[in-house]
Amino acid sequence: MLQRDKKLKERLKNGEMVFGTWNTLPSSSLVNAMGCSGIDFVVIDAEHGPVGMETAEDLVRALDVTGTASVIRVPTSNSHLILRALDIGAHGIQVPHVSTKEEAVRVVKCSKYYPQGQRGFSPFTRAGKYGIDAKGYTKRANEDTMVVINVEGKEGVRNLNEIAGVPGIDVVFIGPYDLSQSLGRAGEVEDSEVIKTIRQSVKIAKNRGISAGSFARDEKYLDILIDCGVQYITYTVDSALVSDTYRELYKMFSDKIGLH
Ligand code: 3PY
Ligand code: MG
Repeated sequence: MLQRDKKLKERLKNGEMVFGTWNTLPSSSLVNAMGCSGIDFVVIDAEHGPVGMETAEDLVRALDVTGTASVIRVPTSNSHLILRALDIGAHGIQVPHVSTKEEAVRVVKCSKYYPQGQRGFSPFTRAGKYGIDAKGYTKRANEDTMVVINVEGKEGVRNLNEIAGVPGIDVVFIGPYDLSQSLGRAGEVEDSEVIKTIRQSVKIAKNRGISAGSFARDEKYLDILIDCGVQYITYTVDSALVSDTYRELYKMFSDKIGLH
């Protein structure tokens, strides 16, 4: 499972774009179906929505079967949450609302074993293959674990150059919704300030030798992100996709029978 994540990291390092989506509905059957589509990765959202760590482990396992990389968005940068997300076998973690270099340093410390960090070590976890793999495991995990941090507020954007320079960060992810809120335009993700910030953030990340990520709710926004040079693309959320699809189906049915 770690090898596949390395591929995702390697692809980003090579300047490629990777395509993922968000999971918020706590169903291993659902993420298994999502993984079978061939997408590169799924972000399991444990910040928003109901997913806890026990469920997250099932979701990661269901994605592993399909060869799809799993990233867990932890609720906060708390070291225990990061440790548990990695111990259950997620290929990477995504940490919301990072706004200072110090916090970014702390995230890397929690995510990496000695000598890069201080991640607590037990090989008897799913990630450690329950102890079979103890020798050399910490080194491999340090190489393979992907660290994504969300910079999604004015303070973080101001500090982005410093944050993106922290060794061990693979992706800075600009969350357009939180950013729009921080800029006083909550929900207006197409606002020119939001898009300008995403564009500038991509440049800063690239200058620091790492990738930028973001989120698109629809194809129009996806095109904007591609144009900005975003590499770690996340597109739509399972809950919204299901709801949108049924809304369209119901409209189709209503139109057929003249229901208004
Ligand atoms: C945001 O937009 O704020 C996110 O965290 C993800 O889309
Ligand atoms: Mg956010």
